[in-house]
Amino acid sequence: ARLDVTETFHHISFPGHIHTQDSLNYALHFQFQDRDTVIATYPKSGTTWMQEIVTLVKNRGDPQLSKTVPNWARAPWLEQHYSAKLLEATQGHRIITTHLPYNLLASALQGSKAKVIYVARNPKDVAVSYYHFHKMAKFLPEPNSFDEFLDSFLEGSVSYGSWFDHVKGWTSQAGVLANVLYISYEEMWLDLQGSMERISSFLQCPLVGEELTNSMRHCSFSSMRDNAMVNYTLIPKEIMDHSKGKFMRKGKIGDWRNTFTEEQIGLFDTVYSYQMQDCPLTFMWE
Ligand code: PPS
Repeated sequence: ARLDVTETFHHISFPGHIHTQDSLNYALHFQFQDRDTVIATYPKSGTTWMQEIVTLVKNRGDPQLSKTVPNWARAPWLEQHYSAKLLEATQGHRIITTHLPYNLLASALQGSKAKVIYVARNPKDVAVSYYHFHKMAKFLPEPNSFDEFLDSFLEGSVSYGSWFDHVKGWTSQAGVLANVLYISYEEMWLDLQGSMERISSFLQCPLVGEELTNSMRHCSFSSMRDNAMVNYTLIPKEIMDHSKGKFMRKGKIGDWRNTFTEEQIGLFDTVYSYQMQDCPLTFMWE
């Protein structure tokens, strides 16, 4: 049985087992504090990786918290129903995650000095990763074939809405939001050390020596794959069926080549160039 009840909010569908109209409205009216760190991503773009990196940076490479507290408790998703209680109980620095598109958070973030980290990933890899995730996540609809899923992805009718709108919305805030860092999954993959240095200076917590090497070790794909606090193996099989795939699936860049047909590449590239012509940033994969 699947749990794919959807909650539709501002024309976007959200998994209904963790989102309610109240929890989504709570996010829209959230009072950000200047010392908050906000991780904003479209699903499958490196969210969990960034949650781990920020946790490690804030703990100067000490993995204690990363290894004992699940990611959703130390970096809760603002829009999910359990987060209000958690966030209100947190004293001091908070790490807040969100998959919401920028327009829904625009008024809450207006004038805020919270530090925002936006992570984007090559949308072809996002589509493949999201497709596999739909097979294991019982709270998402059965994806059927990749071809069918790709149509929904390109049309923006998947959960959390359109990848294009998400990326265009958040990147339109370069120079508008007081504190925002744009980084891609690809940059992190190709140069983890340089990325960690950028992220830690942005968070005003620059890492040195062992702090940096320890952080890098603990947020590597193999270390995270084996860490139950981030690999989602704690989630019961009624919600995530681990026999249908792994959350920490491959962790590669350019793996889409093993899935896309020539025809799908053609379709994707056509939609991409049309949709992205007014995007203010260019990405490494372009
Ligand atoms: S979610 O469901 O939105 O929170 O998913 P998200 O965490 O954004 O994305 C999951 C993909 O990120 C990969 N991942 C990593 N890649 C490299 N290094 C590290 N440390 C890492 N941690 C997670 C994960 O494997 C998913 O990508 P795919 O391509 O499916 O393997």
